[in-house]
Amino acid sequence: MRIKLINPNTTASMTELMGEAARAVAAPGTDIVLATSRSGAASIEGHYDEALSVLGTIDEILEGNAADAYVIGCFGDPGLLAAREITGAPVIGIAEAAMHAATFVATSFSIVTTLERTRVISEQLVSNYGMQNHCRRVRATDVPVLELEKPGSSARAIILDECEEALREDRAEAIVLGCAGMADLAKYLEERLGVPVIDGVAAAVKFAEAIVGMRLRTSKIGDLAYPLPKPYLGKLSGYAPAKLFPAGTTPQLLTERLAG
Ligand code: 2AL
Repeated sequence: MRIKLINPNTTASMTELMGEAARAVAAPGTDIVLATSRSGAASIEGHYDEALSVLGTIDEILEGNAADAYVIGCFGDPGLLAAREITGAPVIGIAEAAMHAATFVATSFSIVTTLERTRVISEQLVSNYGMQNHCRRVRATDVPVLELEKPGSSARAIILDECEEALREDRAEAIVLGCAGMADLAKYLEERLGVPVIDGVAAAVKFAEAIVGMRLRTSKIGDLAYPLPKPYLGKLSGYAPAKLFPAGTTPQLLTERLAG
């Protein structure tokens, strides 16, 4: 099967880092196709960055070269439900995947994320995904996303300290990493902390394999139905559903078209 892993930020080196984590867990028959968004911010650290990242993700899904499943590789899961509207193939967000995986191996977890200003984004996801009974706390480290990949950065040590505090103060029994750029830290942290450390990229790839393996597709009867045809104006006129999904396009036809 083919899983397209989309990095909604425009930093290709981060996509490669995510790709390594994805390929390390992918089953032998799974082909991981990497895509770096071609429009938007170099890192996603707030609501504005998130909102502007969504079109890049949509472009990657509509591009043709259809995949059996898509993974949105940013911890805010930006545009997740919009992405699910435009394809029948499963779309998995790394935050939802990581939180769900955590509940299978621990009754409680804390999220360790990047900038303080992204804390509310994670807290809202905890609530949206009904994880309030599992998530003890969202902990921000104030490490900027791109700092994670700088050689010699103190990011790793800061994140380890924060995880240790989460175990001690929150009584969390697992750690969820709150950024795709932390994908290479899971093993390092797990060895030092002695508790499960969940990287959402790996979790999303494995859930994508499971959902595709069960032959599940996104429901198209209501909330996640294809967008309705209507005019879209200005810069976004090219995204009008009538252009992307011409009259007479049925979910079946669209799926076939996207499947190439
Ligand atoms: C992220 C992430 O996963 N990728 C990115 O650019 N920003 N999330 C975060 N909490 O900073």
